[in-house]
Amino acid sequence: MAFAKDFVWGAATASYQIEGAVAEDGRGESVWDTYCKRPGAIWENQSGEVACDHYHHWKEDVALMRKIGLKAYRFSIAWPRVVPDGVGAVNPRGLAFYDRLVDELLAAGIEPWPTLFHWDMPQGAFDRGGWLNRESADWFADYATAVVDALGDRVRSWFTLNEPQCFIGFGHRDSLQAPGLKLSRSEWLRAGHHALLAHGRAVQVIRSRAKGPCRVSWAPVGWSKMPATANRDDIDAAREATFAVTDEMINNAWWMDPVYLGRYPQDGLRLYGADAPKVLPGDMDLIAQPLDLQAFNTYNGQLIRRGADGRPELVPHPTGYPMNFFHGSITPPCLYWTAKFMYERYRLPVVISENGMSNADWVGLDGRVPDGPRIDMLRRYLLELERAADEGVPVAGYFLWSLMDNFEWSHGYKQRFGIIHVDFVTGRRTLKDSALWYRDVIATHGGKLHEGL
Ligand code: IFM
Repeated sequence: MAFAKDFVWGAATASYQIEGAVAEDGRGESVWDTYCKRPGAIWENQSGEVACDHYHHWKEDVALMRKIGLKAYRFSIAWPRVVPDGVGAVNPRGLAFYDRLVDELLAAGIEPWPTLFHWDMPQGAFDRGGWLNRESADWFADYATAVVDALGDRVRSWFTLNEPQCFIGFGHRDSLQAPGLKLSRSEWLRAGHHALLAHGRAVQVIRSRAKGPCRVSWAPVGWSKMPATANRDDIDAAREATFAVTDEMINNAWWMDPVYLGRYPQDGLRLYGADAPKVLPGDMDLIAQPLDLQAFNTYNGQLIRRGADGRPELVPHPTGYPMNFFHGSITPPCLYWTAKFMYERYRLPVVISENGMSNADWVGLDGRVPDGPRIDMLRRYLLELERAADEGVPVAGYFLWSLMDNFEWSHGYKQRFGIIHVDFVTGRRTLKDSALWYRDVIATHGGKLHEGL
């Protein structure tokens, strides 16, 4: 068996991480523009001001996607380009950029999969209270309406929010990302609830205004827990841990259960107690709008076994385990287990909306970028995803993070996740060996993964 015939081979990026051109064509400021000006907030005080300058290189970038043979491209739309102040007037020049991009993608035979929100909230919306203000869901719906009205005649596949665990947790609780807040537990939980309402509103907008049937999803983090052994008890413990709300933010069920099951999980409600968000009548129905896919971003997993007290217990990775340049572990079975556990619980076809790794890449004297570790990593992970498909999990697609090296948030340009190398001084793009390898994987519909095995 192999990947489904219509399996979507893709790659992903996000607006603030690649576009640059932050003051062009009427774009407003985002919380990331503001945050990057905080001394010391970003590695070497860098920012997304220029980034990959994709705003000017978009044609070249689509041509490179075509060379790789991508079937789909996941990019995000910058809310501050479309509604510069976050609320109110729509900026047609901002929308026109995505209009051109969508046309170019379609002409290249690449399906556009836009994400409506990948963290760059307009500063104007933040100044009105941001996600803490319940009206943020209305602002987001208005913004989504402008986007869907402009692109919904051609775009058939949509993501709403990217990784609420991160923009709420890291951004509003831990002050590790924009907007750089350290809110109390009740406040960040409230902000999270409003973000979920915004997701629901956006799904309604897409369904009601797009000019044709759509596939709608979102892209939360899929935190992965893998059984430490093949024992049934450890597998059950890993499944329990996958959906337990024990840590306050790094979890799946608090965010996913409302969206797929229409309720917050009981253990989370017990844990948060009086800090849990106030749920008004109709909220959960709005949040639980039917979706077509369950997408999630997974990079690595933790090992779990059944502890002596009967509870899931963390098992350290073996000494000397492989790591990427971000110091994250390389754990291929995380895709297999997370796809399996998520499908068991939520029963929707699975899409990996992000997966990949940071590597220490540069252009060699021969002009090549020999990123062998990335190729090996991707191969191992994709084989595990295929194993899940072989065992009956409907796996609909895979988006490699990332199409190109880009601005890795607080880590600036230190972390290179791309399969296209970007020289941030000259703007020059170079296909890494992994891009050529991924091209062959796509062309052989995964056959290349098995070469020599
Ligand atoms: O670059 C990020 C992306 O914006 C969100 N998911 C994780 C990626 C790698 O850290």
